[in-house]
Amino acid sequence: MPGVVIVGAQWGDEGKGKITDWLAQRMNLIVRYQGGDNAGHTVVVDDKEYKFHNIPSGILYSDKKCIIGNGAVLNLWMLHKEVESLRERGHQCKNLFISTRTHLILPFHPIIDKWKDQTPNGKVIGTTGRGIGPTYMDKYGRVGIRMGDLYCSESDLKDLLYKSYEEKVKLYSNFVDLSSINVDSIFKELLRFKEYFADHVIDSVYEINDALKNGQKVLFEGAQGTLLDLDHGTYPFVTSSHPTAGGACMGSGVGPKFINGIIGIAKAYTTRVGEGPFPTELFDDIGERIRQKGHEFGTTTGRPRRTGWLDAVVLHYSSIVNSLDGFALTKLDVLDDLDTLKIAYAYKLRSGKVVDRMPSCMSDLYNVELLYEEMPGWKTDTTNVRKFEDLPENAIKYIKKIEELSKTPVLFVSIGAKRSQTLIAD
Ligand code: 2SA
Ligand code: MG
Repeated sequence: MPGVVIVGAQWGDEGKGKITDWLAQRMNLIVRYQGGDNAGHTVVVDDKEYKFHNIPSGILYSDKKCIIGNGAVLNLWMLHKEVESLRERGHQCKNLFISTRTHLILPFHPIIDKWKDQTPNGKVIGTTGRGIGPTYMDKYGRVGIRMGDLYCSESDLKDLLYKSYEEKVKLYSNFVDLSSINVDSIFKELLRFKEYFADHVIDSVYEINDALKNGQKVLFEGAQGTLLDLDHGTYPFVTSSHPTAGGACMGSGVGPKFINGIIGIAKAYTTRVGEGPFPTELFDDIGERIRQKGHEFGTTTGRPRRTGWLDAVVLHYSSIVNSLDGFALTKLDVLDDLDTLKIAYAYKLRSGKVVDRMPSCMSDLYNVELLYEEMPGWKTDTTNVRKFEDLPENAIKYIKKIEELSKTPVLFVSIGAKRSQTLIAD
């Protein structure tokens, strides 16, 4: 399978980092195709925990090229910190590459992001405050600055930077204090990063396509999740990029012909961080138990994540939007102690109509009544299971029910953060 895409099948934090790291063993290249340092991908190797924000989750294999693709947005200040901290831990990151076409998050973007997310007359999205939306606005507004601009003409770069800043002052100075921004010093820092990352910047479109043509295997690593996709998610409570499988092509410069496998990462329950509708959300003790046992706190912001039952309407929708081959079901072990489990399979709308499709109207989605399948729990520790067939009977029934309701096979099951805690489903 030359091109495999990993997508989040829910609202992010499904465990994509772990599965990417695990699948990366069999791959040659790993490409992050959208998002920026709003992402928080956790990988555990030999009891050591790593949290990646900009860097692809395959970085720990020094022989695999890891590319930040053109569809991603990049904060060089944060990337520099991430690389330095990995170097302190013995990982040189010589295998890290950045596309010349990746758009840069500049210090004024997070300021604008935080302000936009607090406007009294606007919608509070609950963004990560990392400047993701404003950077994509610049990209789509055709005023963005790209990584490759650092290596073209210095005077053009300076001009671009000043123009971008001056535009922000014109647009926002009545609302946002941009006086802390020193454009000269940003320019100098960009020149410093130009030196620092000089050996890492490539025309990734050629690199990735050449690799695929030569029979190498490429893993496209999505961040966030399908329901946070700008087009297909719970708009406007979404991120500003395309975490869905289609985004992998656009965000890396590869045609769909090369994509041979698409795996949706789904948590065995549901979480969401930030605002927006979440039909199966739990506000009770079970929700809190899941939060604590699953360590459901934002990897980037530390925010407590909202928790809820698994939603098969979401999973089926995700399966269609991404043409999934199947799911990797993660964090099954978090449910080990529960007496009863529920899976939502349909929504009853305010009108009384019952649907098993994802409504596009948010006021519908905020007001749905849930139709649930209820199942007994397995009340057994699954973290030491090493073969799918050794899972407790009720856990296997739970997985089969997910397959039935989402009309999609479960290919892998994860019962812990370690590489060894990954089972191939029958
Ligand atoms: P943004 O910052 O513009 O992308 O925010 C828009 C919405 O997208 C959500 N979002 C996320 N949801 C889950 N996980 C994310 N990454 C971090 C993590 C989040 C954190 O791994 O835990 O630490 O808080 C992520 N990134 C963006 C966000 O909550 C908004 O709903
Ligand atoms: Mg995360």
